[in-house]
Amino acid sequence: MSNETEVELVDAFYMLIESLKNNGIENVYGIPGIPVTALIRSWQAEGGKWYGFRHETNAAMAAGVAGYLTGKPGVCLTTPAPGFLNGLAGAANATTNGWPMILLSGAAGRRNTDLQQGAFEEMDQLNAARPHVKAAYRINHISDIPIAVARAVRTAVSGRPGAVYLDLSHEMLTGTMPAAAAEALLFTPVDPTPKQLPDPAAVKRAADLLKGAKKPLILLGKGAAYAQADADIKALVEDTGIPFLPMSMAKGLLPDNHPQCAGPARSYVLPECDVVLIVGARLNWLLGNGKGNTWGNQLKKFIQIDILPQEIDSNVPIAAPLVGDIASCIAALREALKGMPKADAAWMGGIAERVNASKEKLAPTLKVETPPGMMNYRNSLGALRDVLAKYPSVTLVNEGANALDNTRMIVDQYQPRKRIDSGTWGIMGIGMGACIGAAVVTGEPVVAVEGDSAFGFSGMEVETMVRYNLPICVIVMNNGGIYKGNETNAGGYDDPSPTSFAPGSRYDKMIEAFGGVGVNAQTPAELAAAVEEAIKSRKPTLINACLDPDAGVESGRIAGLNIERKKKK
Ligand code: OXT
Ligand code: ADP
Ligand code: MG
Repeated sequence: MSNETEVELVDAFYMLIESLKNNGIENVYGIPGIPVTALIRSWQAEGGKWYGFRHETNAAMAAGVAGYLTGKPGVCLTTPAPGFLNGLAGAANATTNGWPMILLSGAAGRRNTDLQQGAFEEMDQLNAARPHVKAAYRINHISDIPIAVARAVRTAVSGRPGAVYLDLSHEMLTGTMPAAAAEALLFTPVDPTPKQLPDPAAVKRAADLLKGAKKPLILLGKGAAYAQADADIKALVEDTGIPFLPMSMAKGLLPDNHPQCAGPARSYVLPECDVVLIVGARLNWLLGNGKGNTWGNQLKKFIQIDILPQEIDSNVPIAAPLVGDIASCIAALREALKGMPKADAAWMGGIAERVNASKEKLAPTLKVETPPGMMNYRNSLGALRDVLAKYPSVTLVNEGANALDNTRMIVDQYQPRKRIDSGTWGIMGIGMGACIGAAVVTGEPVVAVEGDSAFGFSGMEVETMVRYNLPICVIVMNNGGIYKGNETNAGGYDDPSPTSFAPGSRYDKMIEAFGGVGVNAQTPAELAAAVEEAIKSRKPTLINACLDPDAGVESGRIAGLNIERKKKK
């Protein structure tokens, strides 16, 4: 007998599958093809869950959102070159948002690729990925798989989370090794997300600043939601009595109807406050970069809790940096703030007045009547708000311009991590991937409010939802275009304007083609009834919400970022 027949061998698929399982990975999102199809079949055969998509960007979006919701990296698997590049868009989005995920991709052989000899789907993927992810590693040998997967997981979840790219080289994927040696290499990493305790001196500095504040404010970002320190954050807010302002994905960390929520008084509290405790938010464009008009043109005293030291002083000086993980920082701060008197009644009273005035101004617009087929953002979303208030555990996915901004303002959130949206980049195309990722990891119904343009970026995934029978209800806010549907071509000829789509489109027919439920809703009451039915039945549903093509404004609430022509020739 030769050695080869005596020694039991394992292959690279086995090592990859076992390593993913050792790291607690249960779901993989992606698209099959050369050279990973058999790997996916083996993953399923070994009890792993596979979610097959229609476009890799959506699979990668699902993985990123799964990472955000669970704190464990979502995993996306793609084929080389074009498949990889499609997936990279989602990985880049995860990195930008600080969500842990791993992009695995098959790759052409190193020998041909490095000599640029034109292998099938040849591409230098490792270097293409590198600028867009937190780290990129290549596995060239089967025996390196356990350490590479553990390294990818640890990199994705520790510190500021992000995406990690793992290049599955052809040489590695075709490798085998003796089973006994392989078993000795497989391991489960210890403590991949270690605590990062803040320096006691930094805690004291922060506590002293907060104690001396006259008009303090707590700003909660999606890092605070991600940290899953919900009870401690709530206790800090309630014990100090300080008003809080949630960034869009932090809505629901404390309920939007909480008496200390300053959301409806945003443009009052930001300029008026004196000391701001930032918990897991960046002073980026969404916060006017910490200065200027948004902040009343005064430099505030900022206390910033963040796990990433380089985030401190990124835009404006931070008076009291608190570097560490949010759970540990909040616990330490609570201890240091014990006995602090509640926030000033006059400050709270002023905020309450503005909150009530905003709500009273908004309320009648949510009930306004419009002719059938001519809903606007206010009355359609007002009806949706009332339905969703009954189902607080539903995850809301939201993208668009007017569809995004109005939903953020109108629809209240009551539980943490129940709102997923265009995020840090303000991108379109997160929608259906986010719906699927959220439905998979929460097991609860998901409702998406999608601009009709936004929906188009990932719309083909309605087939995926139907195939996996996921409890997702997609509402397409159909105003016939980007921002509006009634713009005419500025050149005067017959082609459509850059922002318009085919008028009267029936998106509901798309899901019917695959066996899902389609509804054409012409009135707020029809919309509300269809959403409630979808939540109760858990059937994949697409509602075409017929809006007035004139509903909407250019770029929603960020029109100021547009560039207008300076000169007409
Ligand atoms: O205080 P004031 O008075 O200011 O009032 C605020 C709150 O106090 C008040 N408020 C309330 N009032 C009453 N009651 C309650 N409960 C309440 N809560 C709040 O409401 C206001 C607003 O509050 P908010 O939102 O907190 O405050 P504000 O000032 O708006 O906040 C500032 C921001 C910056 C934090 C906020 O505006 C924000 O988060 N904005 C995000 C904007 C964003 O990301 N937009 C998406 C990108 S736009 C554009 O780029 C688009 N594209 C290009 C494109 C993209 N993006 N991606 C890709 C891959 N390709 C291309 C495209 C193609 S949008 C787009 C498609 C658009 O068309 P669609 O058909 O999809 O969508 P429609 O527009 O619907 O047609
Ligand atoms: P938002 O868009 O809601 O303002 P950002 O994504 O800009 O939020 O900011 C989130 C911040 O939270 C990032 O700077 C990130 O480093 C930080 N962060 C994420 N997780 C943690 C954690 N567990 N502990 C401390 N900081 C965290
Ligand atoms: Mg639109």
